[in-house]
Amino acid sequence: MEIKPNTRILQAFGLEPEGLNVRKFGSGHINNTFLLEKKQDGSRYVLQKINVNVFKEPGIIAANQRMAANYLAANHPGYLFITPVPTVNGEELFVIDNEYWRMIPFIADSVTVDQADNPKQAFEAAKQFGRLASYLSGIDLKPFKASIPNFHNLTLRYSAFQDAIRTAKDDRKVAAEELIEEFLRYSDIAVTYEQLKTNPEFRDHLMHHDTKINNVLLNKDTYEGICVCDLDTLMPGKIISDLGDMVRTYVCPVSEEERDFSQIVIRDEYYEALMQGYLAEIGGTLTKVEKEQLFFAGKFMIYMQGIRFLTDYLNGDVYYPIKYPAHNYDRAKNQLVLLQRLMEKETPLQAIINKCLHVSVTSEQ
Ligand code: GN1
Ligand code: MG
Repeated sequence: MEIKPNTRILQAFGLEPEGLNVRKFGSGHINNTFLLEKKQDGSRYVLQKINVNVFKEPGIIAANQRMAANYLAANHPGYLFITPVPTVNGEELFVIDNEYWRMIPFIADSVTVDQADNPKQAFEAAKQFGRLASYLSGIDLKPFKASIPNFHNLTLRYSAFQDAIRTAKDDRKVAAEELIEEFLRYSDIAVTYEQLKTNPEFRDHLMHHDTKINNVLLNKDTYEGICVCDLDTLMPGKIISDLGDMVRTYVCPVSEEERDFSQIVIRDEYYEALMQGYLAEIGGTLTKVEKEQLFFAGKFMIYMQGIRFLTDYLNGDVYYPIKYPAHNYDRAKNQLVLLQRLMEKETPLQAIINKCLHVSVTSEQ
């Protein structure tokens, strides 16, 4: 069934359907997103229907964003943090028939890219996520709730993977046998995470948790970073989540959708650019333990995404939308290859991290 914002939804935000061009927008898997353009003056908005199967309490998203916005307005007044356009009744979310809709302004002169195609883009995007984390580093995390509980809890993702192996239908289990074995062979990544999780020096920070490059708005002419977007998973978490998802998605020339696995390679200069951008903003505030885990970040996120795709394949594709039956299998395989390419380069990549850490610390003195 095609989902479209109806008249009541548009009017709730003070818009009249006759005066609007509406089209589907973005490439996210989870929410339904539309770009609205007023015919009269060309002003644009992004309207989203929140997926309540994934975000079971959309009110938590709104509350987390509000607390972050208030803190940033008080402590970093010049910082651009996208906040929802309220409904005509002054609400952040419009609820109708158990559907949750929200609208945000479209930022003028901005573009997004789905793939980094030069290191500067990786640098700019990473800088934006680093700045967000750094500006929010003094905020009290206690009132924040998880918009998706245990979202990046690898221990639980790993046990969900094991459950899926046990309960999968035979045809899928047989088809995935080798891939399952390969992922199980890297289970030390989950063990390392489990050990780190309770280390007091491995702190919680307010993290974005979806640091793909298309969640950063870039200036359409200069490609300089403007701000981050898609703040649904802004919640307490670990540095390896945000840093790791950047490694997962900026460093390889092809995305998780690529089926020609020979194209999966690690581009060192992109790795360096993103580390530079991120650490320039936040490097100086990290603890020793956090600094020691910067290479692990990439392994952690790629492994977790790989087993999430494979779990979904084994469960019969209940989470990620698919275009063909083996889609989630191929995505998982893609992530396994990416993990292997990354691990092969541990020594040179760790050297890059050391260099960037040194620069970020020296420049703060
Ligand atoms: C989902 O919807 P989208 O594409 O922004 C997922 C992320 C994954 C990503 C993989 C809430 O994000 O965790 O990294 O797919 N978001 C959720 O493409 O599960
Ligand atoms: Mg998202």
